Order: sequence, then structure tokens, then C-alpha cells
Amino acid sequence: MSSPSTASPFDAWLVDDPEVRRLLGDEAERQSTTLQLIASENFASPAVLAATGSILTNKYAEGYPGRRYYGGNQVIDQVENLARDRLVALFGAEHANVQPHAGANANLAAYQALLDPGDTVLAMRLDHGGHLTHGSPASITSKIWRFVSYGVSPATGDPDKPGETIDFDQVADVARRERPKLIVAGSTAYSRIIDPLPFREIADSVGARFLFDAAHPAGLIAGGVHPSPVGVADVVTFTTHKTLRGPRGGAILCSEELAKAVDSAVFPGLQGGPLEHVIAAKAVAFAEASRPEFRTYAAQVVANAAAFGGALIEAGFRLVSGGTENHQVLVDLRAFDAELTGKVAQEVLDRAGITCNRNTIPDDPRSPFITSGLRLGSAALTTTGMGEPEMRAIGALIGRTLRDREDDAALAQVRAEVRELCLAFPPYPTLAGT
Ligand code: DSN
Repeated sequence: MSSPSTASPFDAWLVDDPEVRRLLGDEAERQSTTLQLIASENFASPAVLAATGSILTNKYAEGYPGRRYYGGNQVIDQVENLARDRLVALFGAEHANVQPHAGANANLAAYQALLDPGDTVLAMRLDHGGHLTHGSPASITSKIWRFVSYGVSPATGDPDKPGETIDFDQVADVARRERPKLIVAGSTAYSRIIDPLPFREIADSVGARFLFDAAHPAGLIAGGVHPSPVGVADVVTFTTHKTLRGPRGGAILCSEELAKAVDSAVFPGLQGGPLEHVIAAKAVAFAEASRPEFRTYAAQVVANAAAFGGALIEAGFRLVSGGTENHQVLVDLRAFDAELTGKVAQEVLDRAGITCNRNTIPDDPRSPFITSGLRLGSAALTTTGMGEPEMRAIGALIGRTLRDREDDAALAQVRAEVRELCLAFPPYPTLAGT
């Protein structure tokens, strides 16, 4: 069995900082010898890494191409225009803003562009799969705007009609009652396709704007396996690092009519200088996502999640919504073991080299810190070349790990099998040192 070097591919540039060099090496080792199943993570390509680590980090460029507040932006303007043009072409949008530092910033900017303080927004409940920026009491969004929520329908116990899908009757009822100025679709922990059309119809029926937060499925939409909200929603926000497989960051798409409001909301409304090194890396990722291979990748992500979910059901777990149509599965641990919490499961799986996150399930009786669920995703492992056989094997490994969680020898055996599997599918086979 070969072993990855603990060196990072960027060692040569870190000769004078052995501490950071060691940490990068340790993380390279972790990423290449443990299974990355966090649904919001992926392995960005070497080209994306190169742009992110480039000299573009040195440049201040407040403003937009052709309208900067600092000199020396002749090249930077071309970088940002390239990213915007590629993004507009990728999704068939009228206007793109590639400056948001993160998905949360993209959402805040979209709200700022579409709303006045105190306006009402209808979005998905956090404990049913929504995001912090969809009005969590802990988020600044709920201090500026008034959020009301919808959730998923109740679980039925019938495997053929499991429920726990977006309850559009509830969306329509709450919209009629509360008259929101904005309706938000999108989630962080929901394993079904989110169809933008019913949201559009409900928004139109109450005169609301419609924002689609595509942070999770952006790559699946770009890859043609999920319906596109572009041209249906007024504004589409997303992150660039999840299924889209680019650098860590956010972006916004909208019509020409909203372009000025969105751009001013990002800068100067919310952010200062854009991260042009990240914007260059976004441009790289948008080009990668426009290639035919990316369509194959996106389809494989969905097929892998389905195979994985099937193996988890065989291992005795219940899947929220009864299955998956995207890159993630949300596991209700209670059917497997009523005593097992998400927190303990995450910690035990970490010991076995299986990285995932605990997650609340709809109407979870436990707190968000403890939880009764796990969220797992297929996007990163699909990038390494793993297919359905590997995903089925990992589903079985998770069952073994959690069943034998008190048995150190059994956990060590799983850890060894995980390491062997990871070494057969290196995330960066072309980069020396990983
Ligand atoms: N942290 C992201 C996720 O894991 O889905 C959402 O912000």
C-alpha cells in the first residue's frame, strides 16, 4: 500500500514558514486518506488552486470593471469580465456578479437589492433544511427583515410516500396570509430536486419577488441534471465551491433590470475590495463546468448519492424524504439506533476516517448541537473517480462503524479499509506531494 507524502504541493513556496508548511502537509494527508462526505465540500481542480494562490491577491479593485476606485486595474478588469462572461454563458443569465465572498454575502446582497428593512420574507425553516441566512434568529438577516417560514410535509412512515418534501400548500398558505415581499427557495439539507416553477407561481400570486438560493445544486444545474431557476427566479445566488467545484466563494445572477441594484448591494453596500484571485479561480471553474465532462460528473454525483442512499437503507438507516435526487442524503439515525445522536455518530465516523456532519432532521427532538441526523454528500468523492460500487461499500462501512462504535479494534479495521480505498482514488493524482 503506497502512502501519500505529508508534503504539500506548495512546499517550495513555504520554505520560510515550516509551521504553515507542516499544517498544509497534515491537511493534504487528511484529505487524501479519509473519506470526504461533507455535502458542501469538493476537491477544486489544480487550475482552480493555482488561480486562488496567485499574485492577483495583491491587487485592490474596489468597484467594477471600467469603474474602479484604484489605478492599475487593466488586467484585473479583464479577469473579472472573463469570470462574468463565462458565468453568464454557463447559466444563460442576463447579468452576473462574481464578487460575493461567500453564499451568505450573496444572500445578504440579494435581500438588500430587493427589500427595505422590515420587509417580510418567506423562506425555508432552518430546522427543515433552510440556511442561517434564510432568517435564523442567530443571523443578522432576521434583525433587518421579518422572516416567516415554510417547511416540509410530515413524515408518513410509508416508504412509497415518505413525505418530508417541500409543502407547497403551506408555502401558498403562508404567502397568502403574510404577503411577503420576497419568497426564497433553496436549502442546505434537503435531498430532493427543488422545482423553481411552483415557487414562481406562488410569488406571482401574491406579488412577491422570488430568490432561488442554489448554493448546493449549482453544479447539478450547470451540469444539466437539475432544473435551472435562471430566468424563473428574479435573482439566483449560489456558492462556487460545493457541487460547482470551484474556489470558496459566492455569485449572483439576475436580469438586466436588477443588475444595478444587485451590483450596488454587493459593493459598496456589503463588501469592500473584491478577492480578484478568487474571481480568477471562479473563471477557471466556470470554464470547467461548461465542458461536456462536467455534465458526466454531475450525473455521476446524483447516481452515486442514490447508490450510497440505497446502501445506507440496507444497513438499517432511514433517509429523510425517503431517498435522494441530488448530491446528498439526510440520515435519520433513530431507526438504526434510538440512542445514537448525530454528534456521537459524527465523532465515531471521524475516528474511522469518514468525514461528515451531524444535522438536524425535520422536527428533530434533539438540539442543533446534538441532533438526530447526519448529512452526507457524494460530490467530493465523485471528483476522485469513485462510482456506485465504492459508494455502496462506504454505506456498508458507515453501518459497521456505527454498529461497532464501542469496539476499538473494529474501528481500527474500518480506518484501515478507508485508508486503502482513499489511496486508490487520490484527489490530486497529478500534483506531486499529495
Ligand atoms: N455551511 C454550508 C453547508 O454546509 O451547507 C451552508 O452555509
